[in-house]
Amino acid sequence: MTLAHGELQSLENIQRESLTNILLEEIRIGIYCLTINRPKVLNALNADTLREMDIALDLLSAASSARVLLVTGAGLKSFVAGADIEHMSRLSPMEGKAFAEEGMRIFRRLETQKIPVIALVNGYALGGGCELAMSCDFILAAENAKFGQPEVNLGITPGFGGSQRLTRLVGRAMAMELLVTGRIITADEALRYGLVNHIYPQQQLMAQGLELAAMIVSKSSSAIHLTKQLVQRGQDLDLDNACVMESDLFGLSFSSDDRREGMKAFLENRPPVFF
Ligand code: CO8
Repeated sequence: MTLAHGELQSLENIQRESLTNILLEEIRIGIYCLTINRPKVLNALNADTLREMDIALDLLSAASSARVLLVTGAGLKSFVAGADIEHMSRLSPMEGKAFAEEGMRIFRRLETQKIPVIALVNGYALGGGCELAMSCDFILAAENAKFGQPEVNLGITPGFGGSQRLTRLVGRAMAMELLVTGRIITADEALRYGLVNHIYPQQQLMAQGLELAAMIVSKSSSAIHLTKQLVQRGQDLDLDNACVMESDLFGLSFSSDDRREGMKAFLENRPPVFF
């Protein structure tokens, strides 16, 4: 969605007036950071927080300069310690279903952003928090990060996609073990299972996230948008159809100004200047 300047202004006003549980900032040129900001409850997700996340994604879509999104939690202890249990304790079955559907919709929206989305997991990523991290393109973790789907301790199932994304990420057997035991795992264990790409000391996590994001910003954004589609849409296709999609999008990438500049720069032995 591209908004005219006036519309963007009004969205920014909405943010100023109504975003308290979510912060969205451009922390370097092209690099945005979305922070879940409820540190008193370890950044647990309630209905208001999900609604604000939706607004933040509207703002992000309207920001044509956005090239990478970092997602993290406020404070040093927790990324997100799950859906808000106090909020869930008051829901009827139909309200529980609606809450799950809303979380699913918004996490899917995050996951299918055109730009890369990187989770910086700075502490607990439990239940809905683990599900949020898994909706990002990949995860960088602090040494103190902890992951798990402890819903079985509460008598409920995962509801924001955990049973599906965990299985795709770590395989059926390990996902099943973690889901039926509710066991909380360390960052080291998560790295071994392929849930996490890298682990850093807590105080270096943001700097490392920024370094990686800056590397992405320096590349062709049009090529990155197409590559993200290839990986996301291709993983649920059979290999033949996935390869057809790859040759189609490969052809499409030849229509971009970035392709002209990238190849010209190589032939002229200079760094490319992408659009
Ligand atoms: N919801 C609400 N409040 C929370 C949550 C949560 N998920 N997690 C922590 N808090 C609150 C605590 O109640 C406490 O509040 P207060 O200070 O007012 O007592 C504050 O945060 C600090 O927490 P603790 O004192 O418990 O801190 P500890 O360091 O002792 O423990 C833990 C940290 C281990 C993370 C612990 O807080 C804990 O176990 N939290 C719950 C973790 C959990 O079970 N998460 C999964 C929830 S279920 C879920 O996410 C399902 C998602 C799908 C939803 C589908 C929609 C229906």
